[in-house]
Amino acid sequence: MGKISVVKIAIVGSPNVGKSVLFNALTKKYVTVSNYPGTTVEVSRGMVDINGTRYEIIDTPGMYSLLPITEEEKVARRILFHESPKIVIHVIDAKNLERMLVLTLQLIEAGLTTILVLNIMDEARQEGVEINVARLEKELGIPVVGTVSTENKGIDELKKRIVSYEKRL
Ligand SMILES: Nc1nc2c(ncn2[C@@H]2O[C@H](COP(=O)(O)OP(=O)(O)O)[C@@H](O)[C@H]2O)c(=O)[nH]1
Ligand SMILES: [Mg+2]
Repeated sequence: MGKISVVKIAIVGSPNVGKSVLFNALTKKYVTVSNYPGTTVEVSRGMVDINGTRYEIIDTPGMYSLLPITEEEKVARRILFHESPKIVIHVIDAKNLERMLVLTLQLIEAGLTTILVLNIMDEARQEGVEINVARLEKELGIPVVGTVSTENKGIDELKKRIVSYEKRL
């Protein structure tokens, strides 16, 4: 039997953007919730197999910026820089694209291999927010995927992008 390698993926983003709903949509196996060592901050981890590769998905506490203020942000930052996930999924609320892109740029600048997920696309559409995903991808130079996590929309597309992105790393 071959050695099983696990590729780590961290889901990050500010509070209430749908990180945990996305985490649940992605992970079907071995989900655990535990306090991050030395803190009272809960971190969920789970596994998903995509195309024969096993990924460990980490649902990190909400963070607004890479410069941590709260204990939650400190934990999220520690996960990013001490656990060295191979891929970082930055989840944002598509209704607040511009404001939330600040953290995307910080993640890219920090050298983290980032996928941008524009979540809550249903509400964004209802509000008439139009996003040119192809142009955003080109300008940021990273994969961008629109999702409605609560309806499982865009999840298969995200999985495909994870696989193709990971192969290039
Ligand atoms: N309309 C809509 N609501 C969503 C979507 N994704 C998450 N939510 C809702 O947003 C709220 C926050 O979600 P949660 O996963 O707890 O956010 P987190 O703080 O980033 O982990 C919940 O009420 C979710 O049901 C989405 O794609 N569309
Ligand atoms: Mg959450």
